[in-house]
Amino acid sequence: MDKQQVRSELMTAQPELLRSMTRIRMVEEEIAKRYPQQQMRCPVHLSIGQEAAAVGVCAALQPSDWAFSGHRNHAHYLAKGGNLKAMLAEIYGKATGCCGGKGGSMHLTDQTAGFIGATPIVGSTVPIAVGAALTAQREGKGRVVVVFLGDGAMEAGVVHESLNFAALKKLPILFVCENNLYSVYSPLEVRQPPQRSISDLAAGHGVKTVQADGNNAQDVYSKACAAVQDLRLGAGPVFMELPTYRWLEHCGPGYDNDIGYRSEAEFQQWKQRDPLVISAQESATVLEADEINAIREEIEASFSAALSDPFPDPASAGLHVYSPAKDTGPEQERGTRELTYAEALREAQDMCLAKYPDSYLMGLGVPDPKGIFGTTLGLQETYGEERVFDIPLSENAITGVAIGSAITGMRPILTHQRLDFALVSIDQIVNQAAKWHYMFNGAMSVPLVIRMIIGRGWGQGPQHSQSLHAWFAHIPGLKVIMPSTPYDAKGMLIAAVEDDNPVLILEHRWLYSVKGCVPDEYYSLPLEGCTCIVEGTDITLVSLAYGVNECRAANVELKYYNISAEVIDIRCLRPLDCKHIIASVNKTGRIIVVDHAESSCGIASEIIARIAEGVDNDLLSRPARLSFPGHPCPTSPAVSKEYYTKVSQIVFAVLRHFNRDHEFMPLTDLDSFSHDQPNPAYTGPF
Ligand SMILES: Cc1ncc(C[n+]2csc(CCOP(=O)(O)OP(=O)(O)O)c2C)c(N)n1
Ligand SMILES: [Mg+2]
Repeated sequence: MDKQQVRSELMTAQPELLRSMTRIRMVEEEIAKRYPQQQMRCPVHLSIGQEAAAVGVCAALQPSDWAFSGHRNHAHYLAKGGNLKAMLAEIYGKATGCCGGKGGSMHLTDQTAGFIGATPIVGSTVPIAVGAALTAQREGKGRVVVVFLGDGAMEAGVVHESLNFAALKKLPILFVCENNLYSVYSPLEVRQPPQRSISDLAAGHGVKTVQADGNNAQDVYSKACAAVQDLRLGAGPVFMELPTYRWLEHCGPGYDNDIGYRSEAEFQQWKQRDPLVISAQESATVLEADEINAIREEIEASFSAALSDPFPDPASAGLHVYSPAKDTGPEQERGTRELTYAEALREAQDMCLAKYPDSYLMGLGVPDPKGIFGTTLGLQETYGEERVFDIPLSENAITGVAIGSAITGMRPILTHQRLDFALVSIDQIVNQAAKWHYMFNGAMSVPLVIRMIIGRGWGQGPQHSQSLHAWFAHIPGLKVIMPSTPYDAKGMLIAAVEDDNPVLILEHRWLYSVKGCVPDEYYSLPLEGCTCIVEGTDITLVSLAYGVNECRAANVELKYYNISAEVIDIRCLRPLDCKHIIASVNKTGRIIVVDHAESSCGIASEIIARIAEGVDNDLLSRPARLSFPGHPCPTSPAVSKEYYTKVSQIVFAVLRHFNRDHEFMPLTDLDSFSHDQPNPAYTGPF
């Protein structure tokens, strides 16, 4: 578009910019007026005074373009074409709200208008928008993505990680920073150094920056048009900084210039620069009375509808925690072909990448010479750098990217070399991945797989060995699986990729070299339910991941004592289905849960609680947990020796259940390797 075209587009657009801003102003004034009635039972962050940014940017977009926002999102939603009635109904908590009452003002969505979503963890939506831009780039249809953020969000690390990634991949995304000088009550000068502008921060990431007058819709619009045109041509991301000012309090309907954090004089100065007045002056247009009346009628009708609409059925509160599970079909014959656990994982990813063109695999070290313990070896060579790639050291943003691409149609697999590293992405996993389906009332699914490696040995110590499976299993919306055999590893990873929910797969690295029979075929296994590894009659041993192998070994030793143990692999921690465990305990009357973590608030506690609730008869002995001590894992082999549960400890604990601990005598030398190396062939560094 040349300058002449921009000018003529602007002339046509000007009345609409004014009309759209006026409508948004009138909606928010009405919200402010009615808010004290206490019927809108959610926080509201109004944009009065900031309308030009939303309207100017969104006027440059097509309905097929995607927009994202944060807590202060009404103007963005409406400017992008979001349904007013659905927004008001949402704020009133009604069933007809755009999120069925699950989201409220801070979580709006309108898929048909291309307003994908808004969430109020500051900065947190930005990487998700970047992920949507990755989808847009892959589609190759010229779609662009816009994400609105505030000056405060520019202080969040995840935003910088997102800018870096967008620049790296030249993604079609416009970052729109509405710099209203405040983050709640904190002025910019107490948060950012005066000599450095917000735009410079984006420029430092190699992102093109554009400045516009945030209170002048025409200026915003013409610059947004130029930026969007560049984005459609694949020129890479653009960052637009828009100085502006919110008139009302940070959250709520009132003015707050008298409470001491900003002055009446400053407010009046900005009020002089009312975006509506500026727009009317610039375009030399005024809205006719009948246009204003039409807007007023629409708003009144929308409020009336929202008020008279029904509240959601309380039973709906439990809906849309998960997207429906997929049918995994009949169990496959295991056959005779042997693969290691690592090879099984690799084969699963290979098959999924071949079967689903929308799937892709990323993570630190994915294409490196060692290929994540061999689990990703050769996949980049087969599927190319677009679908199998390394990532910047930005786990938090990259998790958001994965989420954003998942909600817009892709199937990402994200790997972490240690679970400990994934902890920097807890916000994205817990606040976003787990809740996106729920908080938008099922409007979108999150078909995302996150691989996390857990384990022990060779000095992995306090920050390279944790298994926090119970943490994740505590979160509704996540699925958490821990396969312990090559057969399960392949079938469950395939099922995880096929599943429309975020699935965390925790892989114990001591299992990687373990061999087992794995069918050649593509197959998937249910992401729910335990599996019985060894049948027995006297005691139930329940464990997960590498602990299952240790229970298996303990079971062999227990034969010397004529004790028949039933070994059950928990396999799926969320959803956790304990009916097989309960049935087993009904049979044996005894249970020990061997966990791979500290005991307090752990999965062993959960299982024992469910046993207490679910068994038919009194147990023959007290249920027990075998888990790690209540301190972090030390590094030195001399000290870590006592940290991990040993096979002999399991045997001893079983004997105690039968009051036969005095008979205990270690029969094998399995323990000599079990604390630091799974077998002598397994040597460091790793
Ligand atoms: C990660 C996080 N920290 C703190 C908050 C509380 N909070 C909500 S809005 C906000 C201010 C954000 O300021 P800015 O990004 O400039 O947006 P504005 O409110 O000015 O539109 C804060 C601190 C939050 N929602 N998320
Ligand atoms: Mg701000």
